[in-house]
Amino acid sequence: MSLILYGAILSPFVRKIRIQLAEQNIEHELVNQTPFMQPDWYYEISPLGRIPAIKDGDLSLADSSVIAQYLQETRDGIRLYGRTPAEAARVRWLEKYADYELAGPATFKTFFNRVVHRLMGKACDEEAVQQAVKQDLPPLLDYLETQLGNQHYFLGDQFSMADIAVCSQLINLAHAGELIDEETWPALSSLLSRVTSRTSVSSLLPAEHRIVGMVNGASVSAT
Ligand SMILES: N[C@@H](CCC(=O)N[C@@H](CS)C(=O)NCC(=O)O)C(=O)O
Repeated sequence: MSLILYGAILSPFVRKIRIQLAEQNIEHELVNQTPFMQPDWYYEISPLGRIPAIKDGDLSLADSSVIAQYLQETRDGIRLYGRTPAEAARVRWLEKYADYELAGPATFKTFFNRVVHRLMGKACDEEAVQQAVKQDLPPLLDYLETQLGNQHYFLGDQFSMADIAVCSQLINLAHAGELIDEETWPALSSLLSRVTSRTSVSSLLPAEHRIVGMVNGASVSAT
């Protein structure tokens, strides 16, 4: 099998690619690589040491959106970047918004403090979490809510990488114990239910929940 995905399954950026691989039905091997203590050889594949990265034969690529676009252009299956240049641009904008704006408060502040820090035996900075959840996230979610309107997906009836990228961040938020309020963000809450019901996503979640459950169990028994 020539395609190898490197990463850890709780990373929202790795999850994006795993969902895409399942949606496009692409055969691959997953090699576990944490975002810490990367071996020297890993920097040959991912120059910044980040996950995800892939190897496809002799080609190495890093960064989830670069990988996603490459897989979309080189493999068959569902089209995840719309049907027109304007739709593709909208998907890329929302993907970038999820990866660079939502990721800050959702993953790097809330999920890292509540889950990753516990996993590493470090203290959770609950003040930073509260700032992220109460102040930083709401305006970002408000914008996404207006972008969805009454639609099923960000591109209307068409599922796309925009839905994958946004929901991937919301899944990390949920792993950290923060569910978005369905009365304040009804469209976004419905999107999350719709996306997590897809087989490409629901098939990944039990293994993720097991790890998060272990982390929570360990921290409860340690206190
Ligand atoms: N823009 C990158 C972000 C990837 C990223 O930040 N991954 C984190 C894990 S969730 C990581 O590898 N961090 C390790 C580091 O920055 O050294 C992508 O979309 O792939």
